[in-house]
Amino acid sequence: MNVSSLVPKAELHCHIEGAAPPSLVKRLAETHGHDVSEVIDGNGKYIWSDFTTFLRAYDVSSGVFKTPADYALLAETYFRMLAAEGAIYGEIFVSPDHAQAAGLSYRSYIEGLATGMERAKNETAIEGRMIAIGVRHFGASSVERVIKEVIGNPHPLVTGFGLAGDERSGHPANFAKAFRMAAEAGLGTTAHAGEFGGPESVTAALEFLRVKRLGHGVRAIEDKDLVKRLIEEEVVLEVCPGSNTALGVYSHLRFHPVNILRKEGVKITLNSDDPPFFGTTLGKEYSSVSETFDWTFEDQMEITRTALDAAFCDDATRNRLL
Ligand code: ES4
Ligand code: ZN
Repeated sequence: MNVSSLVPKAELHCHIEGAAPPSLVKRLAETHGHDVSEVIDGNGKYIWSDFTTFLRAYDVSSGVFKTPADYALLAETYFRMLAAEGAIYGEIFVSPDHAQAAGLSYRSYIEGLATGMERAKNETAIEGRMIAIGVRHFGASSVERVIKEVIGNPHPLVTGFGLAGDERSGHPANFAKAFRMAAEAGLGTTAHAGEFGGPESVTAALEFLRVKRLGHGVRAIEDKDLVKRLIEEEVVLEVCPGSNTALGVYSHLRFHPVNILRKEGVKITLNSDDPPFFGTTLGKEYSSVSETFDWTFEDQMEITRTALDAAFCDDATRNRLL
């Protein structure tokens, strides 16, 4: 038996629209009269070939979630799946820009998702929180609009703010103001960096966005001094190995730096990113990494503890789960 199935798991990095099973997207597409044949093939698989076409497929498939009930169903479906794999906690990235494109207000979007999270929690006891993200390639004013909306409409389950989208677009300095506003409002912060960008992208995110968590961050391995800094500052990496291999950042899991980073003393968590797009799940991330690098049950428990320590939740919830 694979011990990973016995490990209580926690996830910090998953884009909720990117967690939609293609079957659910197809069903809602029929309900709303959408055509998703451009992004879901005859075998029910998402169609994409690189990060740019992945983002496009994500945009199109997100468009089928049009009502609070659709988002409730999406969140309930995802959190139930996560709980079924042994997860006790999950944070989802939510994208007000995607909701707006589908014609939904920020409040309706969040309330819909929260309803689904509550339903899953009532059935499985899984805890969840939301991190509102700005999309980097939409520019600074769009990202500032998101943080203003989050601050103006506080919700107990929206506890973080993040930056996603194309890391190769725009400098972190452009987003410093949005991140300052988020921190002042008491939100946890995280930014995608060190996935398609190298160490300089990670350093810029740390300098300008003042984050203590990084989405991916793995390409910090290319600069020894930066790895030292991550260790000293106890920066937590939201590592998504399956996503990185699917998108060709590394050609095979055995060449992925997650094991070296962990051995050097960097704080590591495991995450699924956009699970059905990348043919993964949180459970598969724990098991494939553990098999590849011979991680024990206790090693995997440490991953979960690191995630709960860094989770954007209140201490009472954290202590109950730890
Ligand atoms: C992303 Cl905007 C967005 N959506 C889904 N996955 C992502 N990865 C990086 N940016
Ligand atoms: Zn991501």
